[in-house]
Amino acid sequence: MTRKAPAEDPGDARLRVGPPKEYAAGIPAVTSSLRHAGEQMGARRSLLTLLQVNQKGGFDCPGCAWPEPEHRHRAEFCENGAKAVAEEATLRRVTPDFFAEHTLDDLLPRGDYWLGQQGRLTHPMYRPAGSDRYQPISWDDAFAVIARELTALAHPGQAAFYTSGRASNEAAFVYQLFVRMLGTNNLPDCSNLCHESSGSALTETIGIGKGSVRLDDLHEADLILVVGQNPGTNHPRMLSALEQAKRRGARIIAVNPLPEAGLLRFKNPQRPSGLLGGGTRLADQFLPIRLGGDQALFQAFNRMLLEAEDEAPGTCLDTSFIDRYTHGFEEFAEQARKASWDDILEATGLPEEEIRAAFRQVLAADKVVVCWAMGLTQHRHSVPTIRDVVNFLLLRGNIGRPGAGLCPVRGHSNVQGDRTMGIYEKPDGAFLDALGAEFAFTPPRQHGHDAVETIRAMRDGDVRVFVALGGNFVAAAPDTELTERALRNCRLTVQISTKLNRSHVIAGERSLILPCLGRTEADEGPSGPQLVTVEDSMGMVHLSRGRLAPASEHLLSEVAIICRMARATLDETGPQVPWEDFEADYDRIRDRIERVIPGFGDFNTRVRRPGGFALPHPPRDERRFTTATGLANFTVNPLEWPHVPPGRLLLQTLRSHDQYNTTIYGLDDRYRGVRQGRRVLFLHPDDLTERGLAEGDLVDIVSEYGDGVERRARAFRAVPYPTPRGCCAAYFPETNVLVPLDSTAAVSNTPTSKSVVVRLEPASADTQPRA
Ligand SMILES: Nc1nc2c(c(=O)[nH]1)N[C@H]1C(S)=C(S)[C@@H](COP(=O)(O)OP(=O)(O)OC[C@H]3O[C@@H](n4cnc5c(=O)[nH]c(N)nc54)[C@H](O)[C@@H]3O)O[C@H]1N2
Ligand SMILES: Nc1nc2c(c(=O)[nH]1)N[C@H]1C(S)=C(S)[C@@H](COP(=O)(O)OP(=O)(O)OC[C@H]3O[C@@H](n4cnc5c(=O)[nH]c(N)nc54)[C@H](O)[C@@H]3O)O[C@H]1N2
Ligand SMILES: [Mo]
Repeated sequence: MTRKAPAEDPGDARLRVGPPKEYAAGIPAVTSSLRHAGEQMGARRSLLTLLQVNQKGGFDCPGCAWPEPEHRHRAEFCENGAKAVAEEATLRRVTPDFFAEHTLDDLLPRGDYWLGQQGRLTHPMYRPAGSDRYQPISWDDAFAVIARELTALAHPGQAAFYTSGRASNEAAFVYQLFVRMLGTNNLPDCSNLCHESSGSALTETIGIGKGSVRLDDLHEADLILVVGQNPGTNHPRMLSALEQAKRRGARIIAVNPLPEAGLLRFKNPQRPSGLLGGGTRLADQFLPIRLGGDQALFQAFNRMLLEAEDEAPGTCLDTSFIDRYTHGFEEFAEQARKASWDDILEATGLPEEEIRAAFRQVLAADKVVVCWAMGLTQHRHSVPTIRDVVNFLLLRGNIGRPGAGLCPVRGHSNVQGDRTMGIYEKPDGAFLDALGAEFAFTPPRQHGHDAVETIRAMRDGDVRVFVALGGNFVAAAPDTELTERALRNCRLTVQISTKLNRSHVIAGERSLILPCLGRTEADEGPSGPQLVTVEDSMGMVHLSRGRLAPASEHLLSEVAIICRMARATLDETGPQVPWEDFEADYDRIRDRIERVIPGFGDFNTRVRRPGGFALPHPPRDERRFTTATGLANFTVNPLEWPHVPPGRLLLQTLRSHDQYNTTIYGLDDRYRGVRQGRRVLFLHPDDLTERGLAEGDLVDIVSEYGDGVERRARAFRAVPYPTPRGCCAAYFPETNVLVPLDSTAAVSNTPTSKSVVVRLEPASADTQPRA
């Protein structure tokens, strides 16, 4: 089960590696944004477009889910936001001529970078069974194909409907409505691969699967822990918030196996002094933890908090908060006191003095925020790890008061909103009741497939039709070889997309590409310009309005595509939904959202106010915890950490500075010192020499899961890098081939993309990349 290094990954022969950077942003960030934008859009369009990003009345940046501050800069975007916009607003086009020239076999060996660089999709395209190429199809015929395949299924559970987190609230709401009227909860989404562990842990412990802080809380915190997150690349605007907190005297502790530039120092491109001066030092302390060691670190903090309280009762814990608002303290405390220092030191790989020094900062801080992302969520024991983070904050009453709280930093710009809209394979009963009452039907109760279960079901022939609202499922999902077979096993795959990607190439027996408007583009409906809404990482809902002319006159909006798909498919004699009205005027969709989903009262009015509105968050707003106990739950979590057999390494798969998930913007990873190549493996210099390897040697990375399947990623250049012994890192999607489908986090079922046991082998001669 192997795959050759794609010949299209052009630069690897030109790969250059220098020392990693010690600061993020600054002038190189400004020049890089302008260069990318200029290449894709030309100078004039770049300027006009970029000035609308995240402005009131403009469009929401399609980059990340970081919130907009109350007082916006003229340029409220970042280098990577600019790249995300340029990628969508590009002037390059993938027309029917392109598909006439390129058969699937021709497209198959092309890399993600090449595919994405071809430009925007312009026409609906269909590849019938037995054909090796896409041909143009009318929209009506495309919907007829979908309706035919969906209605021919033995039961609705044989279809699955994926969502990537860029879809607007309005698109997500009509999509899940259509899917549930069809009769299934098979609504896997990118969250299943992303922050599901956060949602699982938070729902159990505080009653809501969302973070409990607002932007101002970050500004007001005394101590911010940034754990398992690389904000300099993935949430660059977060650096401004960290900078502001620092200027008010906050301390920052970064916990990460890699010394990410954005955690160390920030030169704010929005302030002239920031561009030219030495920048702001961000992390006061950097803890280079081993992969998967975070639960041990928080257990150490928890044990020391309890001990500090024992030594001087009434001085450390917030006992009145614990008494009044929490459940399970006694059992938790009994277990937490027993945390073993030997285990803690082994799991974290950190010296005890370092942990104790960090703890002194914890003790000195009244208000603490913990921020995290994929470094915490993509491990086997992610859910218990995040539960221990919750325990940590509960001990000192750090939830539900200003300047403190839980901050899972979301990925896709509307991934949180999509979940609020009901994109979830395990919906709760109250939501289904409200949906059924509003639209006079009986929604299915049986839970549907998440992303991993969908892959298994397609592999096994239990899911026959796969529809994707955005994203690039085949490249984003684990176990590439298996996922490819699974998709090819479908009768029909449908991709609603803006840009060409691998999921159009690795497709079912027959496949459709339905090209849609992007967020930057004007959506002109019969009743005037249509606006959509999104929810950011902190539960703020606001409008997004694109203004650019659409990439092609044949595009439809996501809402229009879904409404027409529903009309073509659903039984005319069943309950009536005004799909045409929804498509014509998104206010009508928002009216329904308001009636089904709590917190959206007066939606159409409130969302038109500048800055939008905040959704209710009971723990944050009133220290109300809607859990099974009615209180915030302390939990007892046996300590876990990855055990790596001798001679093996633990691999994390992560993002470079030049990509957006599976979209590759370029071949540099500026902050980590990499130029012109992506097939690099970062590892400790001693792990390199111990294997008789030298810097720049080519190695194959072989995953060891013990299920008899060989998973091999070929021809990576070894790069000595400051990361703990035994740990290594390489970029996804190239390394997804190594992540076993069955290796997932307990409870959340998220693939363990940050914890893959691997061995290295010298690259076989036939796979040396060509110059
Ligand atoms: N430009 C850009 N922006 C993006 C994205 C993008 O691809 N490009 N993707 C978006 C999406 S969908 C998401 S989910 C977010 C992702 O945002 P991140 O989570 O920042 O993304 P990753 O690159 O996966 O980085 C994981 C970080 O966690 C660290 N880490 C890995 N394992 C561990 C561990 O066990 N413990 C600790 N303490 N640290 C660990 C890694 O060294 C790395 O710094 O970004 C969003 N924003
Ligand atoms: N090994 C490994 N795998 C991972 C991760 C990891 O850290 N390691 N991270 C995981 C995470 S956190 C996530 S969120 C997933 C991401 O998984 P996905 O969300 O499925 O992937 P993306 O690469 O973000 O999707 C890019 C595609 O979306 C389409 N697109 C872009 N904008 C729009 C739009 O406005 N509308 C529509 N309809 N389509 C659009 C374009 O065609 C583009 O090619 O990947 C996961 N996979
Ligand atoms: Mo994500």
